[in-house]
Amino acid sequence: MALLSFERKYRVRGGTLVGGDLFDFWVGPFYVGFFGVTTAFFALLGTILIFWGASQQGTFNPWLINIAPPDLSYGLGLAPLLEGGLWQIITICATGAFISWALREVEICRKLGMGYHVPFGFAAAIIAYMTLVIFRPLLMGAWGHGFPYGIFSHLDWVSNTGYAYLHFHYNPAHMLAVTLFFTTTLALALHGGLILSACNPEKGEEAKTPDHEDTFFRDFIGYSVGTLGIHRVGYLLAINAGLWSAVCIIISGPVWTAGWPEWWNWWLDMPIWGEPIAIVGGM
Ligand code: 07D
Ligand code: 07D
Ligand code: U10
Repeated sequence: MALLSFERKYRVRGGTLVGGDLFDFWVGPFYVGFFGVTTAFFALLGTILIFWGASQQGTFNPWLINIAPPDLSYGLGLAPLLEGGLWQIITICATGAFISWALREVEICRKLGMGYHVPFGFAAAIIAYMTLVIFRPLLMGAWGHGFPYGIFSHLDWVSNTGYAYLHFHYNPAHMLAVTLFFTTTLALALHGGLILSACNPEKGEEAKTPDHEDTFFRDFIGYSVGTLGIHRVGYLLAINAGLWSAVCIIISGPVWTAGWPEWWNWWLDMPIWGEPIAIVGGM
């Protein structure tokens, strides 16, 4: 069925989580729904506040706009608008907009009678974001531990936070997360490559079948995970990349306060080494 006639067929009422029929309509290509309205509200308010913050900061240069969290001395309290209060309201707006966006995805899935895999996947990114600006600051006792909203300033935060633990690459959960990100791109490249090689033939040639795809990997590495399987693999890799990222940062501070290289001392403390051998002088 052509895309537009399919859309006409499926664009019927029902499946909403909240609001019944009230916002159950489309604006152009976009489904609205209750959560479309809340997304629009939070996103608009948050963006306006960023622009207002920029005007107070005195620059509209997009790279230099910086909305910083409150000083650590404010702890978990509210701060005046221009001393971090703005960051606190924008954090509420961003969290509200991201969660609304995920719930709008859920409503669209319900309308189409599909699984909730896409919103579930997005939830992993939302959890990573909330870990950075809500859960970790809460555990460490100050909103000042959140990252600032600015293109370059948030990079400074990542670098400073990394060096605060001496060498962030030694964080074992960071290692896992990095490996998962790398593996995700490898899987996507293999999958994109394989599909194009089979389904986008030269002029005059026939498209190949999933049997060709299976056989390629069986000949190549002795095993094919299958045409549905590769999507499960990709999905799991990507979600775990986000979740292990959340783990690597939530343990930095709340669980481990020293440098990350020191964490590996457990290896030297293993019972398999016996007593340290004393070097006897004078031999
Ligand atoms: C391609 C989908 C489209 C999304 C885009 C992002 C904004 C911000 C806001 C001026 C893949 C739109 C950007 C709405 C404008 C203001 C105030 C997604 C695609 C194109 N980062 N980060 C970027 C965000 C964090 C890090 C780029 C957001 C953590 C590093 C962009 C968040 C840490 C580098 C950006 C967030 C971190 C970047 C490209 C939220 C650890 C880069 C992003 C809400 C995760 C790269 C100058 C991209 C860069 C980059 C946005 C959080 C690290 C500006 C919205 C605190 C090391 N980040 N980031 O393509 O070039 O994502 O930076 O959590 O090197 Mg970041
Ligand atoms: C948080 C984004 C959520 C986004 C949402 C949506 C909009 C809408 C609208 C476009 C999680 C936003 C949408 C705004 C836009 C339109 C229309 C994603 C988030 C909800 N690191 N490191 C990571 C690597 C080093 C450090 C993660 C590599 C150094 C710290 C990942 C290297 C030091 C933190 C990662 C490297 C250091 C991280 C990030 C290499 C610095 C974190 C991915 C090769 C000196 C962060 C949860 C992520 C983290 C994180 C990779 C190096 C420090 C695994 C590959 C050694 C402090 N690093 N890192 O989390 O875990 O995505 O955050 O050197 O906090 Mg690292
Ligand atoms: C995949 C796939 C597959 C496909 C695919 C894809 C994955 C095999 C079949 C999809 C993949 C692609 C297309 C490839 C490219 C994608 C990427 C690289 C990912 C990154 C994407 C982007 C960078 C694009 C991002 C763009 C976005 C998010 C669109 C921006 C949208 C908006 C600004 C509108 C948002 C809509 C909302 C909020 C809901 C509805 C709202 C409106 C229409 C606005 C009007 C509002 C109202 C009516 C509500 C009133 C508002 C109120 C009350 C607020 C008022 C507040 C005040 C303060 C005044 O596997 O298959 O192929 O294609």
